[in-house]
Amino acid sequence: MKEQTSMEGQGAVTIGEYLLGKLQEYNIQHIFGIPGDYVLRFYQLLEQSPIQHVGMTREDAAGYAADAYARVSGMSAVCITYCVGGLSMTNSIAGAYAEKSPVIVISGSPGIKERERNPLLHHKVRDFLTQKRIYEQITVASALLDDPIMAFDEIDRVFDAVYRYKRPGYIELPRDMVDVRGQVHHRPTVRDLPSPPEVLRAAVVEAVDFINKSENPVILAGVELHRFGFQDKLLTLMETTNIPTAATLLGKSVIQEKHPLYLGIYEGAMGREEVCQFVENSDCVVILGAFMTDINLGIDTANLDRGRSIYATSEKISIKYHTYEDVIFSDFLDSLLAAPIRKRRPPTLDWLEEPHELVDIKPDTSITVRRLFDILNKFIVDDMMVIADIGDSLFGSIDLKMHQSMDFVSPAYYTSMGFAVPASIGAQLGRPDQRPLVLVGDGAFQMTGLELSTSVRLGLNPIVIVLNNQGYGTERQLQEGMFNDIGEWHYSRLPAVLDAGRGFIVRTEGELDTALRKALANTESFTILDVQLEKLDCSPALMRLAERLSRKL
Ligand SMILES: Cc1ncc(C[n+]2csc(CCOP(=O)(O)OP(=O)(O)O)c2C)c(N)n1
Ligand SMILES: [Mg+2]
Repeated sequence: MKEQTSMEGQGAVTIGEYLLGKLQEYNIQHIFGIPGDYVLRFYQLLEQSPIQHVGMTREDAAGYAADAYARVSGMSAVCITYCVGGLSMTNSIAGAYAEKSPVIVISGSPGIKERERNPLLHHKVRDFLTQKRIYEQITVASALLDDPIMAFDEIDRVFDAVYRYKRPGYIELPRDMVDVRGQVHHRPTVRDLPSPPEVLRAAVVEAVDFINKSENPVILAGVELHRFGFQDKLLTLMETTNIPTAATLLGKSVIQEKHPLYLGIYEGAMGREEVCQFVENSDCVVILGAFMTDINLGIDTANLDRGRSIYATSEKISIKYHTYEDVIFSDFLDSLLAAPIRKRRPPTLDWLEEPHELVDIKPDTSITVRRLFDILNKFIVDDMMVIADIGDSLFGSIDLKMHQSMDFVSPAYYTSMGFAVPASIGAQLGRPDQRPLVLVGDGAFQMTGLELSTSVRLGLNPIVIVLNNQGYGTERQLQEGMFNDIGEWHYSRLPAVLDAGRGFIVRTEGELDTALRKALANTESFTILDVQLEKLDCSPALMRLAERLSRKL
């Protein structure tokens, strides 16, 4: 967050101006969304401000873009019109809530004066509060700015909560309130209360004793370390103790994956067997900032025993069966770093050396999912980030090795299809130094892939790999049926429709290699690869899961 540029004492600030100032205070430089008459006055102000509006083709896509922008740059905002826009965005904001992504939702709405006697104004669903009530379920704080005396306070409250809890917040701005002057207030910004010292001390003493007495501790790093910007703390903890570290799928890229202490993704049966065994055989698993979700943990195949774990997140600190109340995550991490945790000899992890680097392209061999990811592993360069949609795009990515300070962005817990292409727009605007490599299933692409139109307008240059397996491949592994079939698209011909970009059909390893090289060279616009796979081919991770699950059946 930027230094607080106090707007107090100015007296003449309107609610709309205050809101715009607040966005800038939090360093939000782009705002995603589609206008409508209930939000036009605010859009006018927006256009006069230094914040850049990013128009998208759909509101749900704008929500995905904002979610990704928040993940890579700290916080984001969307601005939409009442109900037709706001309700269309609910799925993406629900995903941001579930996966802790701090997005400010600003919605225009009918003016307060217009609401008298409950007229049937356009876009109204049931009553004027319908949209607000829905958003209350999927945001950490919400406000209707219907009172100039409270408006500034309410805006502050929502921003504070979003910043603190890393979840979306909702601000509804009735159109006749935009130019109303707000009441200056003097409430200090809410800050975290410090951890109670004696509880913190007790937690750290127990944790350190547990770690020091353990034979083979392991750290399991989760997404919160990324959301709260604690990657450096993790790295210091690893390097001062030599404790090997695995990451969850949602936390993928939280540390540089080429680090010698990095084990890989722990995901129960879905991850590599060696990682799974290493973590599950440990007598002290230090779980930091991980959500214990099903997909994260390989759908019920993970086997983590509370009696052998330290579990520390922004919501809870527990050690074995003890829970320590009110201890702040960052205080706990800082105290661990300052504590006398013994430094071990660096572990020998020979099995980590995978033959990934040695990829000989067999030019005429048909492309498979396994080979696609092997070849991509070699192709990924330092200034790329990977944006993976769900399905095999996500499962296959488990084995991708992310370089230093690279981002991996995926809805790995909420798993809503159609995330990746729009998210790549937000991600690249948030991190202009990185080029998105988008991995997306054909089914998911058909939902939101035309958002590439916005990438073209903005001059962005994602490399989009469509895993074309003729339908809902993941679903086919669970239950085959005609409902898994989709229409056939000529994905590589989209450049003709959008009048930009380059498209390639990929059937063999040789064609993949050539197309990837051309994609790298095409920095002007998007490149799309239609990677034509066998209908039932799937990634090693999905195969591992199916195999391990079938042993249980
Ligand atoms: C918005 C949404 N609708 C439906 C689903 C249920 N679903 C999960 S995986 C899947 C198929 C995905 O197909 P595709 O994008 O082609 O990826 P593939 O599984 O073939 O790799 C579906 C329909 C979902 N996760 N999200
Ligand atoms: Mg598919």
